[in-house]
Amino acid sequence: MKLRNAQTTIIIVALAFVFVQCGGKTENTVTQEEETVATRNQETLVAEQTSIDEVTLELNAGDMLQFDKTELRVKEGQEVTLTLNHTGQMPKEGMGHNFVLLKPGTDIAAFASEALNARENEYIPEGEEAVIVHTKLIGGGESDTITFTAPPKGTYDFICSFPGHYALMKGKFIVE
Ligand SMILES: [Cu+2]
Repeated sequence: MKLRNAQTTIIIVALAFVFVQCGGKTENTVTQEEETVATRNQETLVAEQTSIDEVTLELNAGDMLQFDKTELRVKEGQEVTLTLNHTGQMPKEGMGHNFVLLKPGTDIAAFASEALNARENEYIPEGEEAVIVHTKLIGGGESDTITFTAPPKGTYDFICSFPGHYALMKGKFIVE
């Protein structure tokens, strides 16, 4: 009888030990999972906030009269960092490129002919209200980066205002 009692006690203690161990482990695992989920949520939130507030755009043009993109999309109020790369080899005097963002409703042909006479100002007509932002005029191998706040929702035109380029070097800048 005594022996049986002792055995029962051992079994109960052993079971209790196993139970405690399992319980402990489960609790630990849950806590770790919760922490991982919380960390992930935080990371996602940071990533989303970054993508909402900022956007980076890259536009390339070589020795041909062509931008590699004819459509750029951003969101209203975003901080836009735009880099224009001249991937060609010709100097800016002969094959200069720039990025000029124009206000909606701008008569592009009229603007371009005005730009034609603004050689000393890198083909940006001075005091021109149609220009929202623009990069420098660059030649082969050069780049220029500008940062600006995306204007209100709408569709805007962008062009290269170097003489004779706007007819082919143009695109839509869409703010959603
Ligand atoms: Cu150009």
